[in-house]
Amino acid sequence: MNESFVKSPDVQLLLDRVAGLESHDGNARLKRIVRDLMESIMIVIARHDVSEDEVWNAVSFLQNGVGEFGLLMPGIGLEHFLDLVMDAKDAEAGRGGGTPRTIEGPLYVENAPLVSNDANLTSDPDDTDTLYMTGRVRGPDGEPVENAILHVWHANSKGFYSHFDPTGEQTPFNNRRRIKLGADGRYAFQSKMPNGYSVPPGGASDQLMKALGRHGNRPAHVHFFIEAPGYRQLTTQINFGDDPFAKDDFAFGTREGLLPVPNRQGDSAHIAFDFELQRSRSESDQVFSSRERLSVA
Ligand code: MBD
Ligand code: FE
Repeated sequence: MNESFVKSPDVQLLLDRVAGLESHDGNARLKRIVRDLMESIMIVIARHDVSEDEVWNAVSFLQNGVGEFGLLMPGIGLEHFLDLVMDAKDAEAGRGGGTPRTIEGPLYVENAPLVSNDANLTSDPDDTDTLYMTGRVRGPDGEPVENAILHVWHANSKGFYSHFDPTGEQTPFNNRRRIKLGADGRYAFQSKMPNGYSVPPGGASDQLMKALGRHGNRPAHVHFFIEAPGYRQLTTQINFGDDPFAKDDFAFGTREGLLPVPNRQGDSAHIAFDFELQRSRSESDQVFSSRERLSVA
């Protein structure tokens, strides 16, 4: 088997029909994308002589792993790839600068409690150090960003997120808050030190990582969305620079400039971290992507 097989008239006609090219109905852009996507899959099958059994095994893998698609996306590098695409488009448009974006991941929950500054994010007891985070949200000229909302979410000391905790032990929105900032752009919160995340043992992501000779670990980290009138929405996270997985993140979410080392003293740790936002260029760049997220009343 050779991949030129995919270019044979029979297969090319099949692809035209699959993509609905014989019909005037449907979405023209989707037709082009589906045609290329299916052709790409067929090329892989032909190039690697993928067997019928292997194809159906892959289908079963996806069917059984459907609940982990949000986790497979970072694991297979596609979520980070989307960041690289957005970075490249920004560079083309002359829009660099500011705190780097990095992946959202699958574990954000909408409607976390909206609180004022100096918040405590943690509702539940947790046998781990206290984390203090402080800093400023500024614009490109160093000006304070006024009236920002800082969304923060992170894992507990077991690496579990509220609303996604297999032990069922966390109360809703533990380690999740939306913090209303003022005119000075300063933020401060305390929380409980998270530990790194690991993919659920035995799940689809774990199976895939093992089959690839990889692991499914992330360094300890804290996620952020920042939104503020007149500024571009930012999705980012800080990963602890002294974590063993700081440079070996299965999700490819760690980036230079986002790896502060916590200042650990006794049973507390402090991270000072400033955010720099880009100015908004349109209404649409101030708001979140339309990705579907878990929403709890
Ligand atoms: C996480 O906590 C995370 O941030 C990502 C990107 C993937 C899995 C778990
Ligand atoms: Fe995370």
